[in-house]
Amino acid sequence: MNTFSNAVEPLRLYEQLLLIRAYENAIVRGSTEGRIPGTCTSVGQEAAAVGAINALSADDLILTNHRSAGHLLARGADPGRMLAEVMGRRDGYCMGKSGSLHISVKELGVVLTTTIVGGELSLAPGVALAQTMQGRPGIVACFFGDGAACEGSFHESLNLAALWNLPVLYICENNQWQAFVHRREAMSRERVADWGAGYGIPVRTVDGNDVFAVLEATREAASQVRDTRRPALLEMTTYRTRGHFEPDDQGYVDKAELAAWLARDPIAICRDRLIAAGRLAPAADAELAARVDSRIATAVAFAAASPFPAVEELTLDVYA
Ligand SMILES: Cc1ncc(C[n+]2csc(CCOP(=O)(O)OP(=O)(O)O)c2C)c(N)n1
Ligand SMILES: [Mg+2]
Repeated sequence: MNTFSNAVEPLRLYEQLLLIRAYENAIVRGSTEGRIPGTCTSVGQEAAAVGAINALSADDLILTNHRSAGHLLARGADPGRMLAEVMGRRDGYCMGKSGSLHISVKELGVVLTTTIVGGELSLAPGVALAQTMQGRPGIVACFFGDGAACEGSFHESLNLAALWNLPVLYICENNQWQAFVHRREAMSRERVADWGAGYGIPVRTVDGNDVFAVLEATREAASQVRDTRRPALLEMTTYRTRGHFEPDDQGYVDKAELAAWLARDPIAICRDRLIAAGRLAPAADAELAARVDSRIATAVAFAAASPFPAVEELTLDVYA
């Protein structure tokens, strides 16, 4: 458990963590300065995204939610095209029509980002049914939050996937918050995983701030879904260290709780482990950070230079 023996290069995981943080920070800066629309960031949750996505196969399909930047970047999406999308530009992945909350990248298998809380849960069984009926080997990875797990669609989705033997890997990022409501005030159980057993679905829980543990746990869960063609549930415990969206003064957040989670920053945890294992020297760390910063600076410039779609393009790919 938690070794570096996996095929995915540990430094590559670390670089992805840095890339996601730098991307989100660019959005925070840009929205503070009025250059980029504010949105929901995944700061603090990077290890959950990177560990889980890297455990999936190229033929797996991904459905995700409003906090999807980490999932997209870890899957290989281009930060310039993502930022262009957030800024409503023509070079965005959806030609500027999705904003930050609905980016899909079909060529990477990310078939849905939705901000309808639980929307990904209601669609996942259908996508998995299509995979099955078409005889495709891929499984469906469905990312959702603890808030979505408190909605009816979570329970309907699990029930149907269990009943119809659908290859869905349910991946909950339990970040302790449901917009401005703490999980404690909205959930009858301590863990989302507790609900999986009720549907006869195998469950796992993992420290979502430890990228290596997440990678391992997701691999095990994904293999189980792949082998059995039945659903499984993985809950990653993590924390949303910024607000629900930008800007948000987090006045409603317990300072001690936030401080405790900031002390468990997923990037610092990964960095410390790599240093302790002799895999990361300070000079190499600085080099990686500089490379990531330069990539994000290029992405911001690319997005800002991209034109807005022409009026006649606005109704392309829009169904009524
Ligand atoms: C159906 C629906 N209800 C309410 C909202 C408003 N809303 C947006 S995000 C959010 C919280 C979702 O919490 P969670 O699923 O835990 O995801 P997180 O934001 O923590 O990543 C809410 C209530 C919405 N977008 N859709
Ligand atoms: Mg949440």
